[in-house]
Amino acid sequence: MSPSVVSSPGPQQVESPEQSPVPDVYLRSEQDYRPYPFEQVRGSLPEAYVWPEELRPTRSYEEGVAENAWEEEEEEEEEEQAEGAEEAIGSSKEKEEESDMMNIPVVDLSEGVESEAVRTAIVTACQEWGVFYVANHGVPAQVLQRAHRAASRVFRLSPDAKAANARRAGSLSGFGKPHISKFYDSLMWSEGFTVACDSIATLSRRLFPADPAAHLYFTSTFEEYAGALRELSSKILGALLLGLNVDVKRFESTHFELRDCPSYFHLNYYPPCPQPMMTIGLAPHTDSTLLTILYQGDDFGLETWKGQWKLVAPIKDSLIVHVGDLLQIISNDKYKSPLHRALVNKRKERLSVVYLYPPPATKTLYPIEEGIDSGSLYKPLSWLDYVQAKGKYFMGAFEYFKNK
Ligand SMILES: O=C(O)CCC(=O)C(=O)O
Repeated sequence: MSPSVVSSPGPQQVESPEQSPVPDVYLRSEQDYRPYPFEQVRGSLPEAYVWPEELRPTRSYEEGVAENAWEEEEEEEEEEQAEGAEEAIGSSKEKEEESDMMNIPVVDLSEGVESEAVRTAIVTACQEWGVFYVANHGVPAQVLQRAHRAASRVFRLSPDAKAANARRAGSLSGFGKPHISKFYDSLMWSEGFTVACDSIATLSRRLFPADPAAHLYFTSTFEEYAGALRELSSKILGALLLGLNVDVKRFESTHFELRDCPSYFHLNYYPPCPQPMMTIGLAPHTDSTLLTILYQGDDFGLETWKGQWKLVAPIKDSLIVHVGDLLQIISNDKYKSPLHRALVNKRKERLSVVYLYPPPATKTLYPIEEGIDSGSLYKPLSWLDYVQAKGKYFMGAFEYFKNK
């Protein structure tokens, strides 16, 4: 388990097993998936979406946008409407006032990862937080906005179209419940759609069989975005390897080419929710990747765990980088894979577009020697081994691969 999350709230811990064969539960069939008609819910939440108190959003934020955002009193609602306030967690004015709430580091990439100062900032952020913003990252703002629009279009498909594109056995792509659902008793107020970057066009054609314009828009946007993020992820990973005194070329010859990693987009849709303080959009989890790059648009919702839940305020056109579990493992715990979750809004939908950058599926990985000063903490493993163990033991997967 990640040292940074030892006393954090989360799911029940699943004991690491003694016996080893791990069934393929992570890539399970989602044939039971039925899109939930969120828009029909008015007033109270269905019981299944009401979370136990200890896992609900906290009201411990500093005064400001979070309090305003989740305020449920009617007078406040009326006041907001009268003032024409934005129907969102944060209007742009609130966000400006609250910009110091954003207390994850921001790394400006304008000088490139060739700059030692930039590399140091990335390394420090990954050691201390495991999550940081990148600004001036080279992905055009237009591409980000188009990706957000294309994602929104996907979730406006009919329930039948969504069910027809549900995840199939053995595939990560398609609509489905969050993979972590089975570790929590309550349901999450969200929908997800995953697409492998090497099958964007195929998936898109299935999504929009009778709408060539939507198909073209989705395909061209996500293919361009995937290319830009592959470049960005490999640069950031390269900087992090250098931070472990690892020669990148040597790493590539003994492990894998940084640009050859598979990649996926995971789109999250959080519909407006009548009782956002009672539920969770996406429950606490860490990512089973090397790196994850998240675009949350202009809306609040992402929280990261740092001794308490911290709301990550949006920064226009910036991207959020998360260290994933596999990077924590190969760095021998030098870089931290942070626990995070997503909250929901009362009146406005929220979308996040998440790029997943794991290592090649069956390549054996182990903590890299140069980064090790006190013995390897983990046994050799592949990404496939890891996701299968995570699908079974969730946060216990770190323990499962620990050298005892
Ligand atoms: O929507 C968000 O802000 C969080 C998304 C996330 O953590 C995920 O997809 O793994």
